[in-house]
Amino acid sequence: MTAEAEERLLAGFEATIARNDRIEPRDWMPDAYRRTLVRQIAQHAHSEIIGMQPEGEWIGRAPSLRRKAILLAKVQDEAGHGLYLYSACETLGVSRAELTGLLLAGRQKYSSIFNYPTLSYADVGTIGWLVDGAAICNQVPLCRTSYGPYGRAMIRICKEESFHQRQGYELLMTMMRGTDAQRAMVQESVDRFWWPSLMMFGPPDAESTNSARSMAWGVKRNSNDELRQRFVDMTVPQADALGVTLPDPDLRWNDERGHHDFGEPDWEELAAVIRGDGPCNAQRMRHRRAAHEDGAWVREAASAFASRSAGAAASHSAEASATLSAEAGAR
Ligand code: BYC
Repeated sequence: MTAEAEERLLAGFEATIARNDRIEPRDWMPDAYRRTLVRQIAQHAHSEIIGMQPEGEWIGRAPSLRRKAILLAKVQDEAGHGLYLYSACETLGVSRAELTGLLLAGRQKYSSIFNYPTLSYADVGTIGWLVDGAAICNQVPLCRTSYGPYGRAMIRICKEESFHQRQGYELLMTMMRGTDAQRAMVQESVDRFWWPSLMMFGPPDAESTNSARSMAWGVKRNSNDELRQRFVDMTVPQADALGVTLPDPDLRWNDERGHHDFGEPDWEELAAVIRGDGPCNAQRMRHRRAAHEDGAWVREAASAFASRSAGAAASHSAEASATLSAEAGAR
């Protein structure tokens, strides 16, 4: 391609971004835009799949049939989110098998939050309330991301995430209306998950290496710190209504700013978890690898079935066109 033709394509791409229109899979896009999308969407997909583990551990120990049915459905939804996102990523020319290979080789990331343990049933409620709550803050703006398939996947994911958030809140509210031991269990869980939930939004803006570029391309619509602030402002009144204390002595309303002030998360802890040194990184990856190996026979059987069906469809369509030609010849 000539430099002039490439410049014309780039100008067309930039004009689409400037109009806030969507870029679609068959549109021309700069390689760096494609790479950024693959990185973010794959990381997001992996997070949904690895994110099934911490809550999944409690399916067999749910305290009632109702709680078990709710949790089972929720964890199953996360699998569905992973699949929508892998499909969106495949429209960029990379297969789900390649992406899984990159995750298992430690070359792609997943969200830091899933490297913390779930120690009590209250954690199921806290993950719904805080983790899904943070996910909603982060993901609602992604419904307007500049890449069409990602934005459309996010619309459906966000609808389901808001149910997840409400089921977590409802579980915690039920426990808070229960015994002193149940209330203590909720508070202990919130104490453990508060800071890691704030870290889900990523490093502070000044240290966010990808934000400026991703925002200029409309991949991200808000900065990490903006979304973190939105999450704190949204969550404080919910904590009051629940009757739990958020474990931050610096948390208070600032009239001048019209927002809550809050303390600084431990950024070294976030860096360590992202590096692979969090409390459960090794366990999560071990489990994911084992699940992948255990599923090999299912992938093999599904591929054999798909190629047999494709073969049957091809011979059926060859037969149909032979019949049509014979009929045309007879006429
Ligand atoms: N954890 O330049 P930055 C869910 C990495 S699943 C791990 O700010 P960016 C759910 C970052 O990737 C929710 N890594 O990056 C599922 C970058 O490294 P690379 C998952 C993190 O991309 C089941 C480096 O640090 N949500 O809701 O501009 C059950 C510098 O960061 C993290 C998504 O994936 C982290 N927390 O912004 C329940 C949302 N933070 O890639 C719930 C989509 C940063 O350059 N993703 N890093 O090697 C995003 O919105 C953005 O990618 C992020 C990071 C805000 C996460």
